[in-house]
Amino acid sequence: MIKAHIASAAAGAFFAAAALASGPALAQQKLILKASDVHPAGYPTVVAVEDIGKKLEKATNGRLSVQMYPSMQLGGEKEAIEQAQVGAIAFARVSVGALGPVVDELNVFNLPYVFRNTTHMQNVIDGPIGQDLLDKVTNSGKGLVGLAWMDAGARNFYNTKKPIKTMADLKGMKVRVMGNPMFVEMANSMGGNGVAMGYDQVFNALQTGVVDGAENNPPSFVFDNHYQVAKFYTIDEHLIVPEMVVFSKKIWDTLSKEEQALLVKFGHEAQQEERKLWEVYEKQAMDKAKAAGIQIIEVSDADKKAFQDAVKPVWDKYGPKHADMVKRIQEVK
Ligand code: GTR
Repeated sequence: MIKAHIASAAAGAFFAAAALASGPALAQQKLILKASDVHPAGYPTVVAVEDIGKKLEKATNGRLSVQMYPSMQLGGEKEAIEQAQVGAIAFARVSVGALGPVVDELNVFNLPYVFRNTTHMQNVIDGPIGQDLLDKVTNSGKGLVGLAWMDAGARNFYNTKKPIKTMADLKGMKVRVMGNPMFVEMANSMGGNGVAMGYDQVFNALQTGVVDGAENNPPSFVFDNHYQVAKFYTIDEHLIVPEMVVFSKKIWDTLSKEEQALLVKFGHEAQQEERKLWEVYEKQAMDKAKAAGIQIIEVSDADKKAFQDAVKPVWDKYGPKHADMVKRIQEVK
């Protein structure tokens, strides 16, 4: 009697589990999609991904939602990419600088001065090239779906030692760059010593003198607090590197076609929303840097040209394999 009772309870549990795994029941299950960003709450990329979550929640009657983990709570960008690959998180918002070593085709955007200016970059990511590269990520077999692009303006050098006015001032400086050999070689070709390091370590490295400087856009420099230790910011715009929101393929495959379509739609919208937020944030960052007494150095066109000429070895080494794509990029107005 007791035995029979246990057996029927076990069978009941089995059927309950089977019912849960079936289509309509699965559709009712709530799924919280975790998202990681190295930047703090309020940063344009963080807000844009959170807004994808709000829209998803509404459109799926609460079945899908997003839980954002900002401020490197889940680690740096390398970690975020790996966590998305194994399905531990759903969204990783990362720089193409960090993603290039995983999906090599993206490295074309990591060539210094490949874009004429940020408007050129925006036109490229909004057009067929942008879509092709999102698809390259999705079809790379690396466990990621390329969902959307994000703007990150132009990157500039900053340091704790002295104003960098010309390339000669970079000589011998230990400069943190993103974890990608292309950037180490870029910094070296300009006369510095490139040190590849995760973003999660930069503030500490600047503070302790492990590096003399780093390079980044104004919002990262200011809102991630690097400006508290590095007092010299040189507007040289050596890199314009867009960012991507990638989604875990493992989690993607558990979603319905309709849900996937919603993600694609809201991803596109997030790309435009982030851009507007970015414009405002970039200005706020510069104002905050000025108010904090940061010395901002404008580089003359002639000196910019010297930086540009110096990176020829990077192009010689990495340019040829991306030649077709570089040509397509250059043709974009
Ligand atoms: C920022 C970017 C981050 C991260 C960081 C870095 O501009 O938004 O995704 O890549 O740069 O330098 O590592």
